[in-house]
Amino acid sequence: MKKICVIGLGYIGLPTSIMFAKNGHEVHGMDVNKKVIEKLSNKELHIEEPGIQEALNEVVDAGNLTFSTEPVEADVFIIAVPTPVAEDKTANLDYVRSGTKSIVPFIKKGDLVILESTVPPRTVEDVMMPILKESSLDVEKDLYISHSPERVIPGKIFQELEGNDRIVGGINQESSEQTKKLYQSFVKGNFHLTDATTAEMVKVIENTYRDVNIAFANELAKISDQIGVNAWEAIKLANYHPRVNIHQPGPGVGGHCIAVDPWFLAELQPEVAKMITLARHTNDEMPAYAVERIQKIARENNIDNPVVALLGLSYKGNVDDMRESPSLKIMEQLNKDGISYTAYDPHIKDIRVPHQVVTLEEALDQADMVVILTDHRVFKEYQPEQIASLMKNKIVFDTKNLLEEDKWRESGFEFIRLGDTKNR
Ligand code: SAJ
Repeated sequence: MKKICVIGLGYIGLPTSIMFAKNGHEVHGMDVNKKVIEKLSNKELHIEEPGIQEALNEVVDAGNLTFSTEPVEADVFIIAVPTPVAEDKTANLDYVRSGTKSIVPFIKKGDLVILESTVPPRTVEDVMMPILKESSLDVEKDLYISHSPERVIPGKIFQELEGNDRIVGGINQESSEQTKKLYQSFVKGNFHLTDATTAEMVKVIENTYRDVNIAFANELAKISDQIGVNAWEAIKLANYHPRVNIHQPGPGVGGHCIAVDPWFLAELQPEVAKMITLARHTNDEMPAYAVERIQKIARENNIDNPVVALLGLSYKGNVDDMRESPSLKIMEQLNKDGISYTAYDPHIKDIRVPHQVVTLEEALDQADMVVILTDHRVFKEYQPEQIASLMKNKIVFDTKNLLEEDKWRESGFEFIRLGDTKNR
């Protein structure tokens, strides 16, 4: 059993704290946000994740997980703080620095310090270790230090924490071994050991690979919009090739990972990382492209001042996370272009943005066009007749290839799909 102190109780830090507490360790969760600490101490949650409430109750009631705004002395310190991208597209490592500084008074010889946050390669070596050296310890000899990146996705965090393979990168072999031993408390996946900088690199290239691949799919969608092809069909057929895995087009790339991590790589060698940067710009231009298509559809239907109902605010299907969501950029552009719209998302219960409404009926009332922006499962179950009865015109623009075209056409809808001009 180890005493573990986790710095940062977000989508990663809190589930990780719970997993260690469930598997025989004594865990103390620290966060600078007093409200988060108050809620968690009362077994209330600030994030939505299947199974997390029961798991939190179990470990808090058992006394294996405590919370405060300060670190405590421990055998292991895990830093899982946010690493947002700044306006200039460089990594903001302020929380990594402050999180590392906060544990300096508490670390002792033989402790293990693990960075879980996604960071530009060389952060452990060039940012964390100089701060840890402010302690009286001989850091290279007295401490075990490693990076073990998170690769779980919201909505499946607990299964993936347990099931996914784990990359572990220590500043030396013993650090890697100690880190692997600790995670073996609950990780059933395989362990892949390397050095800290390589582990940092692995994490950002996993997401950069996806971003570049999605940018390729988005470019195929734009080409297909001009040449009478359904890009979704073409990609599906191409992917039957055993060595082809083209991703899916869409209205843009959201979330705090795929839209962010490539910048962490590009910032190291911006003049070299041309394709990585271009892919980011391609994906970031998709919201404007979606709005251009909305305007074109209105023009083709001779609707001068279209009223648009946007369905989906989350950055991806079946979660309540709006971070970097393409929907937000689409709403901004519609505002700029003076187009009236409402926005509705069954997963986002509280009003967070202008023109957001709480019911589907309000969203659709007198709308000329309904636009699918997020692949929430529940949207597939909507009955077109019911939707049509609320709308002024019956036009549906599907940017996620989610809806069954025939079902909507049979109900009198004009059906348009992003990246698909086949038979148009
Ligand atoms: N998207 C597309 N087309 C696709 C796939 C995704 O447009 O083919 C869009 C989604 O709509 C969304 C965005 O990209 O807006 C990101 O979606 P995602 O599910 O790919 O990414 P995340 O951010 O939810 O999770 C990713 C995952 N990384 C990989 O799959 C390599 C996850 O495993 C990581 O744990 C997570 O980033 C992270 O924490 O880095």
